[in-house]
Amino acid sequence: MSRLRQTAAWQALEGHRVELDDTHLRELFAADPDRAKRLTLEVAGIHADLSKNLVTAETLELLLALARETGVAERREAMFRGERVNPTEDRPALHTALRMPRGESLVVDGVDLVAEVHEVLDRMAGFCRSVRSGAWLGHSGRPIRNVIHIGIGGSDLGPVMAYEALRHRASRELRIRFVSNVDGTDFSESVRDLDPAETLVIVSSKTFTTLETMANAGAARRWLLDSAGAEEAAVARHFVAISTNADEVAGFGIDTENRFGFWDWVGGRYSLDSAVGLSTMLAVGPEAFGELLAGMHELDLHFREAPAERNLPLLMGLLAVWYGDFLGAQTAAVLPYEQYLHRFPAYLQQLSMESNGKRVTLAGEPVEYQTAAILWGEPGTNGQHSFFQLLHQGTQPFPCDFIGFLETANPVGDQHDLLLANLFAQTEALAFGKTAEEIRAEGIPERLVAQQTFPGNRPSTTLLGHRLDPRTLGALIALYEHSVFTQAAVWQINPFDQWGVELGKQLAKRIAAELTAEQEPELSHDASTNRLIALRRQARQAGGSAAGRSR
Ligand code: G6Q
Repeated sequence: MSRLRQTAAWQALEGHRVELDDTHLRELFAADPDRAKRLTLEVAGIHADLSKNLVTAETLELLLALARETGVAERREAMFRGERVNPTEDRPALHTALRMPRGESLVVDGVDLVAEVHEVLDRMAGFCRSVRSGAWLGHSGRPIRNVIHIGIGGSDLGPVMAYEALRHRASRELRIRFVSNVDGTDFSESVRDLDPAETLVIVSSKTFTTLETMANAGAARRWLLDSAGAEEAAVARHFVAISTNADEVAGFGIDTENRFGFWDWVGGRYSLDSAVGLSTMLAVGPEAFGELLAGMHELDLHFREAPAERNLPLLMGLLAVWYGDFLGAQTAAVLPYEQYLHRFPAYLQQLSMESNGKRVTLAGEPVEYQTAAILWGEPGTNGQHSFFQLLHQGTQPFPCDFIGFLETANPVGDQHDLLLANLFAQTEALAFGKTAEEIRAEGIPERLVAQQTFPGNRPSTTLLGHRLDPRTLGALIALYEHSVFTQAAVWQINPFDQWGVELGKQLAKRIAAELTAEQEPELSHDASTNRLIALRRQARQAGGSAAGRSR
């Protein structure tokens, strides 16, 4: 048995779960008229209602005791101070330094990181002003109207999510597109209606060696150079890079003046607030980008300073531990009732599952408890007409986060009230359900009573902002970052590495060589993989001869 399960707090929670087994949210609300008020926090403009979670005051006390016993606060301080909290890669995780205000300082190994961060932010702002104003000209003297952001994983998901979320604040003069997949369709469809002479390509890659990104960057380079009048020198007017790898950037032919750097202490999935956010800044402008950073910083201060029992990311992280490890939930849903947040669940999937999808502790011992839940979600109300059936009547309860805003950027008739009515109704239906007696009282025939009964007691958290502005978006992102951190700290795992993505990459490299080899390769994979490779080789050869025939 691993040490975590032997802690007094863990064992107390095990016992408490059994005591709580028959308690329904209906009873908890009936017994405490102040429950909603008591379990609601106002943090950085977010009204966070935790009252529809399957917890009592005692549950929260025990979870907070677990946080104390596992040293969450100490690990949090170590992260903020810049200690090497990512031991397998031997580096700090200092995304919180990326949003510290100008003039503050954080000295790590003798270097003031905040000064360096603002030096890059200032260069980004200068560049964005030049492109947005039309002063930056392409090789043929035309201003930029299109931006292609090329990157993948952490160098893509944050920028896409933020661009989509803040579209209502974005310049409609600039068309911004994102290319991530190595599938050539992604690149081809993104550029088919664009003129290279008016297009800026941002190559976003921390390492500048990632297969997908370098393949797409190469395709973009060829696309530019194949266009009329473009010579090698055009690359400097149409390509900028976001990377820590200055040598590779120069090798690609991108002017070093046009490289926006960041640091190895910024993890990919925590990098939107670094130079990786350049496309977001181009879209919404430097001031709005500054508001995004300010919202993140406000949440950072809250996480670091608020008392544990009113600390929202800490409580959300502990609730995730409660559901996964004590109530058996293997999954968690995030359901934004805000169309602009339609990529937020995908962004959170990486944040949560790449950070905490781990099976060994920091010490390398196997964990004997569940770590990250499978996270997923879609915007409301669409999900209500598909998978919500399972939320209400499936066999496995799991927690859902509902995210909404009191005001909308696009008032259309009374549709915003209809949207919010649905959000509120879903949390009510999940929590309280509808009993067989209530169904019978409606005169429903006996044979349908069981079908139409809703058990309720299904947990949810409601996060309500005033409106989806850059500041609130920043606060929401940092809220989930710190919730994920809290979970990792309890589970004693490293949320900042991702070794689990390596094996597939290595095998793909080997198989790519086998797929394209001129000579029939000697295949030594398993029988299934060998057959798949053979099928693609046949298709390639047939395609080659078909192409030959049609010439
Ligand atoms: C994120 C991961 C991963 C990474 C991509 C892209 O935390 O490390 O998603 O962001 O593999 O890497 P590059 O930025 O180096 O191209």
